[in-house]
Amino acid sequence: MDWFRETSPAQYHLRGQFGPVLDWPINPIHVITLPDARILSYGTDLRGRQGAQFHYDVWDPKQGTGWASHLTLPNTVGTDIFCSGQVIVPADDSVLLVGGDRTVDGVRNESSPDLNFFDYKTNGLRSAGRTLERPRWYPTVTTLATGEILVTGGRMAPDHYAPIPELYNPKTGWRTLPGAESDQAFGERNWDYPRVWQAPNGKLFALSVDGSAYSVDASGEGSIEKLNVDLPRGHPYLPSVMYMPGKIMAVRWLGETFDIDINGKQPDIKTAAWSGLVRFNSSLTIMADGKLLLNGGGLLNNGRFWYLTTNYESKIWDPATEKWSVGAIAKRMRMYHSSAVLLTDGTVLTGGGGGDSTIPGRNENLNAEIYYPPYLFKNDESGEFATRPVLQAAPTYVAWGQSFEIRMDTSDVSKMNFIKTGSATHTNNFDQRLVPLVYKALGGGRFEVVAPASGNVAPPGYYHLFVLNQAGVPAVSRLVKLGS
Ligand SMILES: [Cu+2]
Repeated sequence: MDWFRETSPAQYHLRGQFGPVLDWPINPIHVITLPDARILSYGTDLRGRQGAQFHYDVWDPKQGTGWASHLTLPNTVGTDIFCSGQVIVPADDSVLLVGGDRTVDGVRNESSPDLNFFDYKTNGLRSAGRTLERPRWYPTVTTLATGEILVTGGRMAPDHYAPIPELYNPKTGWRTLPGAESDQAFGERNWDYPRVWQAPNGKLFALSVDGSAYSVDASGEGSIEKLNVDLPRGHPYLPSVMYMPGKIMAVRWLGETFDIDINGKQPDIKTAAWSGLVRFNSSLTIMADGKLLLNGGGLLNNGRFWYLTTNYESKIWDPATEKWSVGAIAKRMRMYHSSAVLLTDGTVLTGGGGGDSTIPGRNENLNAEIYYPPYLFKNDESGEFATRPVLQAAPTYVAWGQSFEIRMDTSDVSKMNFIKTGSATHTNNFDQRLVPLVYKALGGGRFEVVAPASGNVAPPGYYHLFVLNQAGVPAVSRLVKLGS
């Protein structure tokens, strides 16, 4: 009975299209792109119920979407990594898993202090051999220009929060940042996956749900300074994304959106176009061409009265026109605990939602849907896929500011983007950001490309290199590691 949720093929080139509903071994509450472009996901047991202490999944898109493309593995460390934070450590390519859930006397939603690593080469989990200073449930993890990982927010126990950030330096280990303690930025007032970005000025930019914003210095013991910002209220489950260097699209209450420019001394805030509807628990994903996909969510938080309030229709934001347009219609609700991440072929994996027994009208979404953006279709009403250019050769590693050469099967190129590989959960994507690339044609499909200038603009780690032709069709990306 999904006929009313179909997008017409005549509109695929404008709205894109969701593929069939794919079975997923667990409910993909957390998803992260690995250095080899596979996707690690976790969050629930094999029946889609809260708890990730037993299993996690590694999906290899190269193997298709059937069961054989999944490696569902036992969690050997014993930590319930449900509602943790996850990000790749650039120094050794491991995935750092921060905190999670703990059951005390049969009661869930206590917090875990555990630190674990996932190794994509062995597909195994291991303990970091130490714990956090403070247990954290719902922490944010941010890759800094230095390659360090900043951990902010999270709940320590019901009604106890963690306002002091902790920082992981792969060489020297862990330390706390007591100078950056803030209830408004990371604690009681904003503990739930705080929004934090590496800023172009070398500091960090933190945006609170109450509409205030902060500049954080993560060196030494840390320090924090309140900025001159007064935005309308946001919500932990309304998305914000850095869609260009130092430029953030923030979706706030009532579906209002704001374009925040942090390239100057004080943030410059412009009201942007209304996104159309309030969408709690939606995801906002940077696509290969730099447009943003807003998918899932609903009028009320946590999927309350989901049968009345769910948004199946996606929206697309174009930074060039600063307008929202209507996207394709999904077949499944993607509410609380849903996720989305960009794949190398330019599609977006959308999945999950549910997996929490406290949600009214809960749904156990052991499934995902792949979104095919408009740029993959011929620019007519045929609904057919466009012919894609091919990125034939690119380096696997480049340094900041370095010129490097790539080879295409065509000289027809209009745009190149670096998009940092995603790490998503709970409406947040900790790592995604876009940096446009400067390039010049060398002839014969060869191009000289200049890597982003610094870690402040482009923190170290893995980036999709997307090359688009004049028709706006992207080649399948290569993952390029950027660093010093
Ligand atoms: Cu959660």
